[in-house]
Amino acid sequence: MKLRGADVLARALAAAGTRHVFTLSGNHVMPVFDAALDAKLSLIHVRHEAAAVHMADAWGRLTGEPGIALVTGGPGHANAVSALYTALAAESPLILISGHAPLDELGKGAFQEMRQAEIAAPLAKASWTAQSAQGLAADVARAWREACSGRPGPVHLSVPNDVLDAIVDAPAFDFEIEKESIEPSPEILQALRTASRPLIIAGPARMRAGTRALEEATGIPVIGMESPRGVNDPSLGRLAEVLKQADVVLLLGKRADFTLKFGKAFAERCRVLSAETFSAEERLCAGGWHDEVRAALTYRPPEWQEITSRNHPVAVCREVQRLLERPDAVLVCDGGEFGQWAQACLGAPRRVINGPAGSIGAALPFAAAAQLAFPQSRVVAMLGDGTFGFHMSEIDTAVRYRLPYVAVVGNDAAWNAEYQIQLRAYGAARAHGCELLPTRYGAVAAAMGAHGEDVAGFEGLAPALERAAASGKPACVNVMIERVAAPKY
Ligand SMILES: Cc1ncc(C[n+]2csc(CCOP(=O)(O)OP(=O)(O)O)c2C)c(N)n1
Ligand SMILES: [Mg+2]
Repeated sequence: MKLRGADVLARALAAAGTRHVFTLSGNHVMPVFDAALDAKLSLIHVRHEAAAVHMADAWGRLTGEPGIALVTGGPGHANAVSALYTALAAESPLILISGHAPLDELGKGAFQEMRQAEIAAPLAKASWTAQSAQGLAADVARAWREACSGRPGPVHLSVPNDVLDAIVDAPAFDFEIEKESIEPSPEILQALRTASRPLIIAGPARMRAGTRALEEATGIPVIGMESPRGVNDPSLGRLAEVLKQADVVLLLGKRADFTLKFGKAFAERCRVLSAETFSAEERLCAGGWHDEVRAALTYRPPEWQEITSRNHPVAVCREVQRLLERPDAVLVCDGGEFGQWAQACLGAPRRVINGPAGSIGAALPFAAAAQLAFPQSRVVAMLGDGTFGFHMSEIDTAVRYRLPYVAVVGNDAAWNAEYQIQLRAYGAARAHGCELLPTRYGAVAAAMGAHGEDVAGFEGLAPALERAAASGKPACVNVMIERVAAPKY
């Protein structure tokens, strides 16, 4: 059978298990749009290429399958690349496929000619340009494998126009993903067995793969780390204190990087081991230490319960938590200080945060992908007002695909996280360049066809949240909050 390169690509993606392709159109990828029809790939088309990558990222984190982003060459690719960094740091499996100038025009000043694979390389596990239509099936298989193997992450494949248009014999569509084997290390087992206060710290991918079984089997507390604030992640309570007490720490798929103060988060006498995988069936740790660690992680200052100022993020979160009391809920957190409060105060069975990259802006694309992955679930995104601006046009995408998430914007009319740095480091008189307006983002969302609420007085918040959740549409609840610094314990 003869196939066009674009059909080889689309069929290979479908054979690997792809359902949705997050995309934005452009000359270079129109053959793939055409091929998607026969391959039965659904196109989720967005308003900025970075949003397509963020959606693929959230899809990858929530489903474990690589999310697929498809963008046009040159500027479309360049727009997409920034979002790879968030996925790389979060160890999220995704494949960015970018259209590309034809191979036979390279070096001659082709339309939107750009060294795309080189641009993406530092932000991807692997990055290359397809060389033949016949080879596209193998390219997809390799990209899928690289995205999922070991520590997962983003992979980039550029697909030149002449490769997409070439007619070739249909290749085999062969996808074998090897299961990784877990080799228990006797040295690690022995160290944990003889420890009195052992801890296991899991990197983002290991954390998402699930740590409960390991914790229940061994009795050792397993702590997932996926925050740019590392040991000061407000969702981890007094983690910093227990880390100092640990005598043996196993870093599981995790480096002793800035999040662990390059190892200085541990006591000097602490033994630090590392492994990519680990499993054990035996009890390795007594209950007292385990309970102490769990209590430290869930610690929140008791005075938060008495916060009377009603436009404080704690009070906002108290109302939002009611939306999340469902076994299927997904929480998305993003942004500066407000995002940190949301992480500290809100709990849900599944959570997607911007992650160790510390990059803001992905919340609305994340929420859309989460709702697409779990159509029946309640998806709530918490984000600051500055953060909302990055991808607010994705509300339009959510309206078009009927993705009824609830986005809650904590509006302090500022890039508050940076303003707080200015207050601390330079004083109030020198704070500038971080002010925003108290914009009615609810009205903005409503203008795009979503359900919008602008809440000025706190009394209005609970009913506004209820209306938003009941609207059946994507919803934006914009609530004015106080400009407070992130939580400290
Ligand atoms: C892509 C990116 N740009 C800039 C920053 C720096 N930054 C971190 S938090 C923040 C302020 C966010 O403002 P907002 O979303 O309103 O949240 P707030 O801190 O006000 O609660 C900024 C600018 C970043 N982390 N990532
Ligand atoms: Mg703000």
